Amino acid sequence: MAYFENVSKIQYEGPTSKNALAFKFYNPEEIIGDRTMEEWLRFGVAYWHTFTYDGTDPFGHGNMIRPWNHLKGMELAKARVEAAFEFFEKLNAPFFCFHDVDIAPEGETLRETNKNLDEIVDMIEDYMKTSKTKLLWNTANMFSHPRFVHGAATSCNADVFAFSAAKVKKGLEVAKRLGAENYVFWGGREGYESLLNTDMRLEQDNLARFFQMAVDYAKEIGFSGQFLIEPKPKEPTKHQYDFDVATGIAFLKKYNLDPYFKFNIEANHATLAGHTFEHELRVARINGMLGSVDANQGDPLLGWDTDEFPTDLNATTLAMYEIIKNGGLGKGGLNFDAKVRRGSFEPEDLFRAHIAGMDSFAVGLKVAHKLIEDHVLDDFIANRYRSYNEGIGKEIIQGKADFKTLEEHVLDMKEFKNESGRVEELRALVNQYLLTAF
Ligand code: XUL
Ligand code: CO
Repeated sequence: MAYFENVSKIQYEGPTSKNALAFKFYNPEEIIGDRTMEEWLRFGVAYWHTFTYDGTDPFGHGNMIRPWNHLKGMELAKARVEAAFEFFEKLNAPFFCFHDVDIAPEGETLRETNKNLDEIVDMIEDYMKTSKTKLLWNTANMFSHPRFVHGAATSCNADVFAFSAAKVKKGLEVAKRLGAENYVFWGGREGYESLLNTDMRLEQDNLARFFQMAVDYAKEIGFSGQFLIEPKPKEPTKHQYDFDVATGIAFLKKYNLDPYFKFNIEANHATLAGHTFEHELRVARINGMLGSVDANQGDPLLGWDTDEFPTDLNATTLAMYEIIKNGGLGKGGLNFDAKVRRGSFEPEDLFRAHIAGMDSFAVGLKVAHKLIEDHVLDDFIANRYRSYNEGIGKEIIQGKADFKTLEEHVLDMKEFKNESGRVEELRALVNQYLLTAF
């Protein structure tokens, strides 16, 4: 049975195509530098936004028209798997991602939940035998159910800590079975509302204990996927422990966990933290910890996580710039942690939105690659810091300078010759590349 019967396989038709259900810029086989677009971009479909999200918002009921809406329980879960693999095939999506609760309904106990999960994972495993779509990552939802009201690994309730551990244990087993390339930890409710009732030190120590147990269990069962922390500030708790990449790095280093983790960087989380997407990617990259990306965008007018499909070409270009400089994402990919707007409620909008996102990142890839190939920013930056190539600058870099030699160098200096940073010119240059890359 076809769930999306009006949609056939999405093809690349080029920049002048007027077909809404075709790629204009994403041409999977096109070679960019040393690999194909498909190899660079490694797109993933987020199961939760695409197959379980019903359009509910704080003011209104679910309104998404979906071909599986009439079903319930395990029947619904199975229909979604069938629809998902049809969707992946038609979109030509190389990867997908899910939370445990996205794919199977929860039971009264963890034992019951795991039984449901096993049945659906069997089904997914069967589909994956013939599908080219692989699992980029899975994760455990440890934030929706009321038991997680005070957090999961940072809950004040040890039973909840134990429950969360058991959920991640199962998640790692599922990851191994389905050959997941990564396993993600987004903080969920790991944070706090008020210090008046919070033992911050204990909560953070417990979070580290939890991560260590996950590392140990992955080793024990031979799961070799990459562990990823997904930083996010502000929601759902006011103070999230994984606020941004820099905070995450400090946490991991304090507890000697840094060798086992990289980061899954989400564009909208970066902007909520008061950073740009490219800032978070750069911080992770220069620390050797850029793992994967949740490809979406926020709304500059709104202060929450709107999870929109990415269409801002300046942002995708600067993101791909970091990713190319990183040598690609390795085991990671670009997972569309993005949902269609409430007004885009037709099933076909799911395709249209993914096409918009994939084309936007294809443009970003092409433009960023050209910027790097032409050395435009690299040459500018190298020249900007040239004072460190000789004289006192070289001595600083080589560790040959100290406060006394530096004082001697400047004591009688009258003029400090600074040069313009030319930021407007560079922004216009990026625009020029954007407008001429195709
Ligand atoms: C929440 C978020 C999550 C994670 C996975 O803002 O981004 O969907 O990506 O738990
Ligand atoms: Co995310």
